[in-house]
Amino acid sequence: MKLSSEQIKKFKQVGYLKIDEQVIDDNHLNVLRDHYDQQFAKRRNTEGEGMRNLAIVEDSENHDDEESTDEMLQIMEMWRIDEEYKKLLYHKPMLDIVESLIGENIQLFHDQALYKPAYHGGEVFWHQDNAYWQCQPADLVSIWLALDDADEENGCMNVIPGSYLKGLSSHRRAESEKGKLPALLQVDADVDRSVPVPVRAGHVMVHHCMTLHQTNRNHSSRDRRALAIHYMPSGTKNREGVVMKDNLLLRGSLV
Ligand SMILES: O=C(O)CCC(=O)C(=O)O
Repeated sequence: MKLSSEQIKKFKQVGYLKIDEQVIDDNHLNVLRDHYDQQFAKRRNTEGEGMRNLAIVEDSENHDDEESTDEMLQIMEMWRIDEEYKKLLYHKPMLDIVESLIGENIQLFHDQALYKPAYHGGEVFWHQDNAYWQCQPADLVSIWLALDDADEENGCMNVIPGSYLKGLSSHRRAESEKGKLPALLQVDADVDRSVPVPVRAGHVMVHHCMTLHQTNRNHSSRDRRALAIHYMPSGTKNREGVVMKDNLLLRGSLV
């Protein structure tokens, strides 16, 4: 699924791209959903076992209103705990898309399952991924795979086209009307320029690590299960300036 020169040109202009073709077929999708649900079910109501709620507000853990807390559930590094997700890292159509954008030597930065449950899915605030990561050069791209149809009702991605060309903005700790959110960063964005990117189940969008993006709360009756895989060109340095040579090599060779 190599991208056409038109698609590459579009990505370079706006910093994201929705892929029209289905990347994961229905059978594969069902397997991924089952494994996803099992991994979240195992970790629900446990602490420190690899799942966290990004929508948790500072000091809210013991509050009476915990029931009403939104959930933006995250499991980092699904590939380490689930063979199906490890296999997915080598899924040819996805690596072809990535290769079209960052070249043939591709390493995994990390992956993460991002689950907004129906009725109380939490928000992810405007940010650029590289504000969290601080990788250099900032040439990483992410594939965002929808396991459920994702639209404006259940929290699809919203992006600011072209924002990746403007450099890194200064982020602060995210804050909602309920208080500060220790797990999330936030930046001011020109929301009038925001574009929703609905993605059907089994489809993907890809975005640059400097693209401003955000997802809304999910108060619909439909779950929004998604997986983000973050890829880097081999030779990328971490925030300490060290080349990440130990990260999984997914295609090509280490440079
Ligand atoms: O899935 C979400 O709600 C947020 C996704 C995101 O911020 C990302 O993939 O970088």
